[in-house]
Amino acid sequence: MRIDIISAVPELLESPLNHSILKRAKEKKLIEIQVHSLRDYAINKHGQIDDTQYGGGAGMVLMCEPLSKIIEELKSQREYDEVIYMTPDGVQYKQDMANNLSLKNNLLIICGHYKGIDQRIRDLYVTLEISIGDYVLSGGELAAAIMVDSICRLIPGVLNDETSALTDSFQDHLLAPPLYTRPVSFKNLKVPEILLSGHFAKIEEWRFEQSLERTKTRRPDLIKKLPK
Ligand code: 6GU
Repeated sequence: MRIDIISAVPELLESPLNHSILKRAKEKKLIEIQVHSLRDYAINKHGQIDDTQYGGGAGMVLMCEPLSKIIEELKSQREYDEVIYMTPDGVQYKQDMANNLSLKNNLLIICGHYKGIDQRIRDLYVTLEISIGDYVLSGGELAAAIMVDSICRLIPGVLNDETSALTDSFQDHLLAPPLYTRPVSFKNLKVPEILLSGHFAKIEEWRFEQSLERTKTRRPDLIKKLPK
């Protein structure tokens, strides 16, 4: 999979996309992520990419020309499955969307900054508008990093143990069960006996019950989505 990300503050994406699992996925050539600085497409030598909004009001708006120029340049190089704009007024991001997007070949992600981007860019180019939750961030970069992480870990080979993405919270509309590792006893708290038993079927049953219990108490809204 190839992901292109357009950002006015590419520095914000550097660390999250270049460590740990995503770093290894890049090295293994399972994913390719290119971050493009909108500043390189500024309208003048002062590096201008934003302006005040028509009609008045606080906050700067990312202008049409720089965005249009880089989007068209990128689109001339490859066919994008989706052109995604990260915005608090988009559809709320969920695991199902991560699953879907992980099957695509080419994604283009536009990060807004300041107040947002000119509506005409959304009208002309954007195929999907995504929000990561009901709160406002200073820009789309951190949201994009979250989305890219959630997508890439689903691509076969990215995680060492491929089944581990399938047992994530939300993959079956249930939260994940509790986890334990060594030592068996810590500050007088013991690892549940069943996990030491070696009875794989019984362990799976216990984990499912724990998942169900956690979901009931913490996220009763998810229980309604369970297949009957
Ligand atoms: Cl995608 N962008 C911004 N700026 N704020 C957000 C968001 C995105 N999702 C939730 N809040």
